[in-house]
Amino acid sequence: LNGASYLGVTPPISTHESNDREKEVTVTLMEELRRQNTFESEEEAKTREIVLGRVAALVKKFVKKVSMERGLSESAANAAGGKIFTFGSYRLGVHGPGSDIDTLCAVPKHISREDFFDVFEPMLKEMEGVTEVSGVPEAYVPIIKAEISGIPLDFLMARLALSSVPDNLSLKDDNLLRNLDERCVRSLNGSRVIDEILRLVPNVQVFRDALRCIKLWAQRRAIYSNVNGFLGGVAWALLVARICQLYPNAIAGAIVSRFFIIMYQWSWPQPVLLKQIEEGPLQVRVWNPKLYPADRAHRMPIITPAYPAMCSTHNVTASTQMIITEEFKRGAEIVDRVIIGTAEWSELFAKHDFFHKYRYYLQIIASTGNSDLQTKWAGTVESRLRQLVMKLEYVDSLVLAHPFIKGFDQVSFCLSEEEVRAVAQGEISDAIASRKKEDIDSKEGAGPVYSTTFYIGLAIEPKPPGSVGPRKLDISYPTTEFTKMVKMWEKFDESTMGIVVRHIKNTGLPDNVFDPGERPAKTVQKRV
Ligand code: 3AT
Ligand code: MN
Ligand code: MN
Repeated sequence: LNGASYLGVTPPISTHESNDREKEVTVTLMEELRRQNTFESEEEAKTREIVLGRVAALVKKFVKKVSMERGLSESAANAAGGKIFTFGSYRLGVHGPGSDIDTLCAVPKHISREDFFDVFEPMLKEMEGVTEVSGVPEAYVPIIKAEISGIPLDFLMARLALSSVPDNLSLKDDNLLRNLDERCVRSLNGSRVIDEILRLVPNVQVFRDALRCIKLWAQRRAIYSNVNGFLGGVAWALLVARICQLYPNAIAGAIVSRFFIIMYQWSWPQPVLLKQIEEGPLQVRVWNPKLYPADRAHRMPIITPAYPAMCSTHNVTASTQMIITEEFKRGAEIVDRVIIGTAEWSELFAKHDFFHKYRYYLQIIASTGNSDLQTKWAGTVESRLRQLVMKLEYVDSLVLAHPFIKGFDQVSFCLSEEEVRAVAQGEISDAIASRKKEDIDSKEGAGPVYSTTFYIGLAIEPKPPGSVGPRKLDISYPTTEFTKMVKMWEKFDESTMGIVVRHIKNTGLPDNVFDPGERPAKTVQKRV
């Protein structure tokens, strides 16, 4: 508590207990969340605990091994310790079946980042039940991805400025960040933020249940994605945590209902904070809109509670803010009806209608001839999409540019250069689409093309009354600027990577964006 008798930057709105109706809808909400398969099985939960136990032991073994190699005595090497901290959805207690376990390995100062990739990664590969291990040491946050007994794990590492890392170590103290490599500070951040969130909510179980509901809703409505300008897992968790602070004695159903109405009415860009922003011991930037113009530009600032405070919603644009706000409104209306008994919770979780909503769409197609390269190239294009959205927002008569939260991957087996070019342009004929790998094996000039197609829905102002002919929409400037910009990527190679932006009518959307049976009958393609 903050010296006063409440958690948060203002007193609660209401300290009332929930009423009978709110209790009833909480029961039906939890039933619906179970029906929607958001919980893992007990067996999977047990497997996770066993895996984590083995991983914790492996980290200690790793620290001991390197310590002995550095000349420490066996007892000193044992005392050097090593500890794992989980973060992400597993630590929050809102993970689903198949979620990964995000795991931070904290090691003492005589263990280096190189040791993590040169010694720990091979030890992981040797571990029983391991099916996949791949390290990305050069990433902004260096990471090892693994799968153990069917459970995916993401490993980060932090080298602390301590000679030993005991089992009772907590990451709360900001002074722990002193004299650390920036990559270690970034790696520690995820765990420190989650620890703070859990400390700052009045009732952790209520918070978890409400967050599980909001996560499912945001995923189904296609607004769960940090890169594309919506909100990611941390931002959603912070919003729900703030509502929990405002209603400390309410149960999950009541929190969800307050969540939508309060977020719909929030006076952005007033930030959402779980506690006052604090200064700390490092020479790093703390979020401060008075000082930094970049921070002033944040439209929906949702600030992380651990030092150094950061904005978790840096990517939100005018368009994505409008879309999120509309979804808050829709959520508020449905939950009102759930409470008076004229709607079911399942309505809240209905699938988005992105591919039915607009008359015109942009397709952004990234392509290469190699699957590893494709992952990187498509990722690069995706991370720049919001720049295209922001440029489109300036186009006259465009009301908004709605980015879809994921790309659609395809492999096309091409027989000729001509087919390769067609695929890169988004023209995948039925003949190419139905061809299999065997069909091009050992054929001269043949090869696969990997393509990832992203979509932006375009909402265009209605024509002024009395005007004739189609409305002119000139998007050539934003699209050329965008392709120029993504081609400035340092690893871009004109001869192996393609990037195309084109606009299509809704009737030209390919089948792979729809679920089976979802495509409206009147827009079925007549092409052969
Ligand atoms: P899931 O249940 O795993 O889907 P989650 O919230 O745990 O939900 P992630 O595992 O993707 O989601 O991310 C957990 C945290 O890890 C969030 C962010 O602080 C960090 N993180 C996510 N992706 C990356 C990345 N590519 N590099 C570094 N850190 C990342
Ligand atoms: Mn995760
Ligand atoms: Mn992860």
